[in-house]
Amino acid sequence: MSETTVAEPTVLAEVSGGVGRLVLNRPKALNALDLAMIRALTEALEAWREDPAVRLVTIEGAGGRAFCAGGDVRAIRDNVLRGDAAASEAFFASEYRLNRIIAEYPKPYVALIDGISMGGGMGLSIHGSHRVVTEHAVMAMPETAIGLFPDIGASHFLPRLPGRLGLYLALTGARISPGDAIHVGLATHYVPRSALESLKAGLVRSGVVALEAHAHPAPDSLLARDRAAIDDCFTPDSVPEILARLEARGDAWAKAQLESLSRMSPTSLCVTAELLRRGAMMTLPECLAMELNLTRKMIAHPDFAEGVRAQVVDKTRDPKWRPATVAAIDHAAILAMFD
Ligand code: QUE
Repeated sequence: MSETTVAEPTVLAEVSGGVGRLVLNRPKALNALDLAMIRALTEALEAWREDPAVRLVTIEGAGGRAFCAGGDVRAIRDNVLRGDAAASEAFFASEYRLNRIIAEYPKPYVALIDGISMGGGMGLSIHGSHRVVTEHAVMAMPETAIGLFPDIGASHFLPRLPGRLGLYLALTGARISPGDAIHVGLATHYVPRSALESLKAGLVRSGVVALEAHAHPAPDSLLARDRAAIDDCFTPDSVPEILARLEARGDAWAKAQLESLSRMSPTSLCVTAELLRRGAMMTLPECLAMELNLTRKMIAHPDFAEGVRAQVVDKTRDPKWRPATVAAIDHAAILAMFD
C-alpha cells in the first residue's frame, strides 16, 4: 500500500479571536524565504487589510530555532547560473513589495522573534509596528559575506540607527543580541520565551496593550559597550578610510573587526558603504527601488555565486573574491552599479 504525503504549507495563515496569525513553516531551512512564501504572506496581509475580523497581525517562525534565516539565496544563485534573470527579479521585487506593505500596514503588525532573524527575516520584522525579541533572538545583516549587500530596506533603517552603528552592522555582519536590538530600537519589547504563549493569549484578549504587560527589562547591550570605538572607526563613508582607522587604533577590538572585514567581499563592502550613504537621505520606497536596481548588478557579479557557494552550498567558507582586496577596488566601478 502506498502512503500519500501531503506537503505542509510553508506559510500558515489563520484568523482566530481577532488576530491574523502568520507562521513561517519551513523549519529545516530555518524558515528561509522563497517566492511562494513571499506570495502567501502578501496575499494574507492584503486579504486582512480591510477584514474587520482581523484587529492585529502576528508573525512567527516554526521549529523553535529560527524566525527566518534570510532569503532563498541558494535558489537565486541557481537562477543566476542558469541565466534566468527574470526569476531573480521576480523574487526581489516581490520581497521588497512585501517589505513596503508591512511598513505601511494599517493595523498593528507584531513580529515574535524567538530565534535567528537575518537578511530577509529582518525585512519581515523590522518594518512592522511592534518587534518582540526573546532571549533566543539573534539578528544580523550578513550579506557582505555572500557578495550581496544589506537589502530589504536596510539602506533606510540602518543609517537611522544611533551614531555609526548601522554602517558597522552592515559592513561586518555583526550579530545583534536581544539587549542590543532593544537598545538601538530594532526591537520594541523584550519578552522571555517562557512568556510567549501567555503574550499570544493576551494579544487575543486585549490587543497590543498585552505587550506592555508581558515585557521584561532588556538584557545589557554589548553594542552600547563598543559604541565609542564604533563611532570613531566607522565615521568615514569610505571603506579604505575605515580600514585605516581600525589599523591605527590597533587594539584587540579593532583587530577583530579587521579580521571580520577581511573575510567579506571587497565589492560588497564598498557597495554597502555607498548604499547607506545614499539611503540616509531617501524615503523607504526610494531605498527599496535603489536596492532592487542594485540586486541586478550584484547578482551578476561573480562574487555573489561564489559567496553563496562558499557560505551556503558547499559551506567551505573559503570564497575567492574578485577583486580580492579593498585596495584593488575601482571606486568608479562601484558608483556605476548605482546607475
Ligand atoms: C550570509 C547570508 C545568508 C546566509 C549565510 C551568510 C543569507 C541567507 C542564508 C540562508 C540560510 C538558510 C537557508 C538558505 C539561505 O545564509 O542571506 O536557503 O536555508 O539567506 O553567511 O547573507
